[in-house]
Amino acid sequence: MRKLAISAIILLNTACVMAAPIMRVPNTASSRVIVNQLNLDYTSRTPEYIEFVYDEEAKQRLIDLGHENTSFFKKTTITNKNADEQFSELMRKDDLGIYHTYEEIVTELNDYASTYPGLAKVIQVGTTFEGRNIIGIEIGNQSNQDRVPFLVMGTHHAREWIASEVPMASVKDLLESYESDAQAKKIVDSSTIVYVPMLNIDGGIYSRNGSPMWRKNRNANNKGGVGVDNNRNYEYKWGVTGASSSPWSDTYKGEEPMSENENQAVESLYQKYKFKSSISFHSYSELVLWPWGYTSSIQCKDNEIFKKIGTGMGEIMGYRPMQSADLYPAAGDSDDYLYAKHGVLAYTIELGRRFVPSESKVPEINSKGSKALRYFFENARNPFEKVVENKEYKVLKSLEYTVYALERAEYDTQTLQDAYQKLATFTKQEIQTGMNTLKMKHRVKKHIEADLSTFERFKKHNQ
Ligand code: 0X9
Ligand code: ZN
Repeated sequence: MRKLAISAIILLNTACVMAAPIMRVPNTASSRVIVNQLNLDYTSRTPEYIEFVYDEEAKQRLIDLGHENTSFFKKTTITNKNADEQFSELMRKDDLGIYHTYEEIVTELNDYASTYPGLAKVIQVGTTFEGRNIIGIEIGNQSNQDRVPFLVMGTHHAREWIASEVPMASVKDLLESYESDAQAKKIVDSSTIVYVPMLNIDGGIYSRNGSPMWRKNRNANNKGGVGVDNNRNYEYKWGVTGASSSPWSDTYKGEEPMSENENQAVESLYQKYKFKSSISFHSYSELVLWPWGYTSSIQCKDNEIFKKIGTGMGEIMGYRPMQSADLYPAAGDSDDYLYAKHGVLAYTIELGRRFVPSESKVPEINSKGSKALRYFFENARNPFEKVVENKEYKVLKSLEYTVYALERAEYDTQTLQDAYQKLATFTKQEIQTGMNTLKMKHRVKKHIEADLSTFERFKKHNQ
């Protein structure tokens, strides 16, 4: 697409980091421990394998910790001789080829708004650290009052270029087929869909302009380290797992929850639109993910609803649907936040098999992504309508709260006491059934049972 100036320095810069390969290792308990120990920049995880960037730093850490000759290292294979190759092919083109530059996104969204005045409206969502407008587009027939609000986001992570393409393709799909296609018309007439194709614009531009493997935003106010991982900065169980306190880390959670402009922008969008359902696009691994992301000790109380619609989208895309913490637990992501704080049916879709799939693969990913989104807009309109707040559901809620409280018990005993107080209002049988429904891990189950009987004994003693 359009011309983008790449300076000689930037090219030189790119050349310096060119040599790092991407390595793949089987996803076993022991390799997970080693990957975490080494603090490797993993680029993808599936239940079968983990891929990580094997740069000089990683190589050194592997040697320092004595893993050089272990079976871990022997089982690694190189999947991509050069992690940057996927980008450099495109960066040699003036305009990133089929991929959108930020300027192209802005131009295209403005063009849609002027071509489809009653159906599309450009919105300013917030301002980035480097002072750019976070741009979005609202799609929906403005003459209909009663519309269901959805949120579609792309590019929390700078290097995941394909994550902006599917939202852009879906906007095009719905607007251009509005007149000729009954399904598109129905969706646009009855929905308000807010698309933010590139949430992390500063990082997105930085990656596209010469530091392709950049992941975070470009916040430079962090003790010399640059960038916060926007998908670790949301305020729900912030920082408890799978996130770093070091400003130099790729998964840096930020100074405090919601400290980042991009995360605040999502919150203010929620306050304005009160979304029912949302999707955040990332890459890569071909997965459809949902809460909980912070813990794999339990499924969420609405797991069956997430699973049904997640599986539907997975079938269209040919992707595997699963709870995100079963892949790896990480706190502070957008799904946990939108679901826990605002009751949104919130998914993450990991697109493709590379951060930047080759140009020939993009049209198919876009078309499947647009189809999956149509399915989503039709099926996730009022996701919790059939939920009845009966005793069975209440016990699930209470168990969820207990697990939440348990994981912060170290510094907040009041919340835990509160949780047990509530849980103790249910019978042993109700609690057992609830634990089974949530597929609670054995260890946590035993912990709660033991705590609960201590709590009840304590209560009796004080009566
Ligand atoms: O780690 C992330 O933020 C996402 N993966 S990515 O490779 N695109 O960085 C996955 C988030 C899913 N959520 C959790 N596992 N909690
Ligand atoms: Zn990502």
